[in-house]
Amino acid sequence: MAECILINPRSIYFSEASKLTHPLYAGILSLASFLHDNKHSVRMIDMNVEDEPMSVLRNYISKKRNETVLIGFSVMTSQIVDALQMAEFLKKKYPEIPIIFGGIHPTLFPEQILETKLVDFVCVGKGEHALLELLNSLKGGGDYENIGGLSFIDDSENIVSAKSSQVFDLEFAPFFNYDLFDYSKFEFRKISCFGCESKVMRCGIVLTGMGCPYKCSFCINSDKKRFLGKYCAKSAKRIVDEIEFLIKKYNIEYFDFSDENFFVNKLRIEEFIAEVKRRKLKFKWFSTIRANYISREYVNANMLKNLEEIGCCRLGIGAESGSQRILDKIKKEIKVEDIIMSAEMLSKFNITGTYSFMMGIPGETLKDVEMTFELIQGLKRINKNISIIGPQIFRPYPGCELYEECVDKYGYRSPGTLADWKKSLNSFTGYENISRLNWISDKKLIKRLSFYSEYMTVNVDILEIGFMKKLFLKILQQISLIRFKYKFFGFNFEIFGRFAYERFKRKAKK
Ligand code: B12
Ligand code: SF4
Repeated sequence: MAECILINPRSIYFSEASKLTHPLYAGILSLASFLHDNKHSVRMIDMNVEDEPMSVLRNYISKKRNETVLIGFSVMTSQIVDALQMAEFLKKKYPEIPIIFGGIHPTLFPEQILETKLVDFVCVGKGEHALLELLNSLKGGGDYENIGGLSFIDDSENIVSAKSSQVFDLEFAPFFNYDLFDYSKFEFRKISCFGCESKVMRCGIVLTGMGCPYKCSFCINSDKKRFLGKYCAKSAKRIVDEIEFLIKKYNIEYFDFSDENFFVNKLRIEEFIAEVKRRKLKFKWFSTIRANYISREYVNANMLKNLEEIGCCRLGIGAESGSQRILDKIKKEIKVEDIIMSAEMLSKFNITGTYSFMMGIPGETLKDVEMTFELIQGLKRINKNISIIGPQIFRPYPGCELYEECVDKYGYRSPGTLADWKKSLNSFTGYENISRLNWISDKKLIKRLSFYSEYMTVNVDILEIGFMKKLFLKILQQISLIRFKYKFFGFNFEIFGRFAYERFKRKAKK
């Protein structure tokens, strides 16, 4: 029985391979656990790990039609295409079941969503209380007009904006309940980081805090309205209680911390370390960390040793650029030296640093991009045990400060309707077609750099592929390295080769 069905739609990045790595999503897990704790029956479905999302939806809903009171979708911009397709199907086939959209995209564009007439409610910001109150009201036949956090179209066809909602206190949130979805689809994952290369482990996630006090201008935390609220966190004891509970109940060996900034409060980290040690809990874990935190003053060698001892095996670092000018421009509040220092310090521990980078940032010159690639090479020389993500092409997500610059200075306009968003999303940039990103002056070059950097940064050794494919990748990697060394990106026989191969594969499949 499920009165409420919560769906995490597929993203445009979906691939068969990503099914094996897609992490659990804390947003709907938090909503579902809260509803369950308040005596509602709820089911989550993550379409990123399903083979056929539409048939999963069709089968599930046809069996549960009579008991379903509400269907909710969690939507990032990259998930619009799938979310709209499913909402369209549901509205046609089951018009009597109300649909609610929540998550970052609907939070930023409630009107665009409601104008489609496919969605009855939009949740703006955090959704626990809004969803619970809406479900209570729909079940009791009551009115929902005064529920905080909800936007909807009223009887006179006017869009009613969301009123502020009740504060959700993370400290008293229920523990994540993995029984509310098909956990077997996430349970065993191959973890690749120092000391546990390609090891299959029983995986889970926890969320120890939400938000971040920094305001990097490409990130949603630079949003002046702070739609998702200010930084808030659970206490160290509360986190360890939940981890201990999940280990006991589901035998979890590895946790992803879904936080945006786990290391905000040093005292909380020290208490966390002490508590995990005191309870003798054994698990591996991953979290993100800011590059400048890894330093003599903050997360120093002693703390890194302690983190290693309590199972930390990978830290994700948003390095973004090798150019100080660009780091300052995007308000990252780190120095290039901090990034280098973090790689040096991590090299002394069994903790893999995963560094992510961007390019195609407004105001970025070719020299800045070159500095990013030089830094990537430099980091690899300092620390063999790091991995690199990107440089990915900067996407101007509305809500972020840098988006405003793209609008004001470069005349950029993001799509005006949800249907236009759906049309324009493109998996190469993960956003709109590069031709629309008019602050990038040499688009051809950025495309080529993106192609070669993919091969340059991939860790071929850990890939589970045949010998020939590995050999082929290694050759491409060497070619890419040479190209970066000599800054030669013309005569792109590899790019033509790859597209010809992909075309051939598609034809052969048909
Ligand atoms: C963890 C995370 C992920 C995870 C899981 C996401 C998922 N949906 O499966 C992974 C790693 C997969 C991911 C991927 C990406 N992410 Co991400 N991610 C985050 C992060 C850091 C935390 C999200 C989280 O778990 N928060 C904790 C939960 C409890 O909060 P929440 O998500 O806000 O959910 C609450 C409310 O939004 C609301 N709500 C959410 N859904 C619903 C649904 C209903 C029905 C209701 C009522 C309410 C509701 O209630 C929830 C509980 O309070 C956010 C940062 C942020 N500030 O949101 C970025 C963020 C969401 N990601 C972002 C981006 C850009 C990406 C990528 C495109 C990045 C990339 N280069 O690959 C990819 C997408 C590709 C993909 N494969 O999906 C952007 C989104 C911007 C946008 N407009 O879409 C964010 C905002 C970061 C940023 N740049 O500012 N991400
Ligand atoms: S430190 Fe990370 S989470 Fe915080 S504002 Fe910057 S990019 Fe966003």
